[in-house]
Amino acid sequence: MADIETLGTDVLSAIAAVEDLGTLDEIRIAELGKKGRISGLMKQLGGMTPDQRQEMGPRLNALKTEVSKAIERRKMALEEAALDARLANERTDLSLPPLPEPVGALHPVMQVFEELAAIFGDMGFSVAEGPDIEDDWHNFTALNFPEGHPARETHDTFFFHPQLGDTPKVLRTHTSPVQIRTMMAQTPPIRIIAPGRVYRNDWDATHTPMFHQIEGLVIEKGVHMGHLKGCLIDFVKAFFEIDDVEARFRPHFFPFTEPSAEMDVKFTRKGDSIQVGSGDSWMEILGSGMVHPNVLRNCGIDPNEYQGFAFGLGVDRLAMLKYGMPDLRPYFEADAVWTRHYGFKPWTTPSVSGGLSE
Ligand code: 2NM
Repeated sequence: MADIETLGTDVLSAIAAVEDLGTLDEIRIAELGKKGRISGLMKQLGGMTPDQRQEMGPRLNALKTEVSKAIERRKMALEEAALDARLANERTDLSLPPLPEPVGALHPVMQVFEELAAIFGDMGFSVAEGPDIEDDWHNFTALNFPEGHPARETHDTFFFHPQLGDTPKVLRTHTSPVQIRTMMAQTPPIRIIAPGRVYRNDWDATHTPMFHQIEGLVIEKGVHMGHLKGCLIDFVKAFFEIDDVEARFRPHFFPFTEPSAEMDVKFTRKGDSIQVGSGDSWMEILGSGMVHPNVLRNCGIDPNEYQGFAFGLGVDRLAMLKYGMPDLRPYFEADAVWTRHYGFKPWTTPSVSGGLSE
């Protein structure tokens, strides 16, 4: 009993030297457990004289308290050190990409759709959509194609088998029926673009039976050809990311617009690719015109009150031009090598201010 001090010093230095929680717990059990050394000494108090008990009781209690506290402190210190070590080990680099290797790519046509939506969105247009399967009225009649008019034949229309007593449904040959539906459903002012798939029975080196179009429509009071020209020149500059473009509007014919014009831009051939903006040759890039009064009337809009302009362009060719893809055929072959080569990162969003393409 005289060596309580020695015992205390030994136990405390053993606790201070412990480097892991397991050994620390072994010490706790060996000293303070039911059969532990300090517990054993406490048990001996019962057989002592009152005088001895009075002397030894407080000393043993103080030892027990001191050892318990030392174990608790050491435990906390070891736990903290273990946590620090874990934090140092498990540091996460948040700048790493979410996947080691991007597994998919955005098709160039979809990238161009996104770019077009960004450009026209900036000019106040919203995106409108409609069905791929249309009726004759929305695809032709409402657009001022007279019944039996040869213009209907130039569209190489895919017809469905007619339902009994009904005119046959068609795969839309252009996205204009979306404009018709919008004009019938909304009151002007209207500013929409209609991107989507269109279908024509034509398949050769430069045509596929399904292709992509975007058309635009503006209906407002007092709109004229000057607005059309300004809008489309701004569009070409934004799309090709150039400061200036030499453009001309050449008279044309469409049943749904009067007057109608095709827009040409100057370009330069640079090796295999084409630089749009200036140069010595003209290239046609889109069709446009003032919406025909008959079309407005067909949609319940008074042409004396409202005027409008419209335009349409082929998105597949536009993507070929901007991204230097020489051949249209791989577009629809789902060839992963081609898509990886020409494809775009699916998680970037084109914007006019932040950049359309990388
Ligand atoms: C084009 C060219 C010119 C056009 C016209 C209309 C509507 F519905 F307003 F009459 N939508 N799209 C249009 C005009 C389309 O594509 C070459």
